[in-house]
Amino acid sequence: MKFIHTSDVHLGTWNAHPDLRDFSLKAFEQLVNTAINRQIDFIIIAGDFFDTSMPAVDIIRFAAAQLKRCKDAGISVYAIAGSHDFSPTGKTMLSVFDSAGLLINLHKKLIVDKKTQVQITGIEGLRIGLDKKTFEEFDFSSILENIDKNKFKIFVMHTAIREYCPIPMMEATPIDTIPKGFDYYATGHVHFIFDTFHEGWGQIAFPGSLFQVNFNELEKHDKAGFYIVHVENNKPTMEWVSVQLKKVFLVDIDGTDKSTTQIESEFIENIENSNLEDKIVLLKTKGKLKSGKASDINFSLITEKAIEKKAYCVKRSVHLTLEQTMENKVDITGMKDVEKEVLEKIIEKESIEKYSELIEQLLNALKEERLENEKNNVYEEKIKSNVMKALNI
Ligand SMILES: [Mn+2]
Repeated sequence: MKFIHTSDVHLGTWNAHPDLRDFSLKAFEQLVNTAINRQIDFIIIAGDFFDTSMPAVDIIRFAAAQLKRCKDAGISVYAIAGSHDFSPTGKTMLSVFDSAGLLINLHKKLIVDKKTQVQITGIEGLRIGLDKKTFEEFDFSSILENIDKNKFKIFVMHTAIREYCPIPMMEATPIDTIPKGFDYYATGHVHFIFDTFHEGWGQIAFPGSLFQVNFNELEKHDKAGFYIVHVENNKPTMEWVSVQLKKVFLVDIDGTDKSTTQIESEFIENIENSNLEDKIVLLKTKGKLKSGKASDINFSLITEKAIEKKAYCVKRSVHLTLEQTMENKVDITGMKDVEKEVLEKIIEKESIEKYSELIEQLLNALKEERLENEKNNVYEEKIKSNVMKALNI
């Protein structure tokens, strides 16, 4: 018996980036192709199948078509909502697919897979650590007493586990509050690839996101994909399947004590001497500038040079500050400077420095404009989702 464990598919992510907005879809299509070609018994999606609780119609249509392919091939799909596709009113898009018979929402239910007799249950992910409370308060006995101990058992969840959480600040559920006695814990939420055997519990696995959902992940996660879990005599063995749609090329320039002209020429030199063909090019620079301001760097020119070298697309992350204080500075020419000045008035300078990356990510998350014809609630969800991503929750 073998099944696929994926999570954090985030269908519809990179919504505001036309060059990357199909990638989450392509990644999921590859997963379904693998499931069919490798004759997988069933698929588990451990939350965040969609990027928002109200995805756009083309995303819903795509998901329906792919889930239908699974159904036609006799592959059941089991899912829970995650922190992104959960809605406080319970109106997750998963319920629509559940009602249509295209997937099964596992939340607080014990399901026996007809083909393999595997027992599967799960708890959906909630926002900002509320899932921790669910684990503390939910009485699992109604599920546990109906379990056949001799058959393979899977627990699906969308939460970080305190003992294995890579980000210290992140809300996480202590392992003690997660019910014991399952053979496999299919988790999601932490966009981090990791698997281990935890004595007294069982095999725990985090597949990470199916495709990198932001600049930071493109930069730091050199792989994305999913697990095929092979089960023999109730023992799981992990097989990793990589999904790589494009290679990533990072140009990281330390901006410390440099002028913006210097930074610009270093970017160009690097680009001219590298093979960028069909790659996602990441331009990154941070540090305290000697002179100038970030907006002096001609990123359109740098991007043009990269496209001339056949780069697939160019994304950038710029965190440059000036040594001098705002009191001495009179020429506020860019929006960034205004934002910075306002921030300096309301919080201490040390905090701004410490959190400059987070602040910029939050500002970026909030500044996305409403598209023409975009409904208010869809736009609201998009902004919420951007903020969640920036805060890594
Ligand atoms: Mn996620």
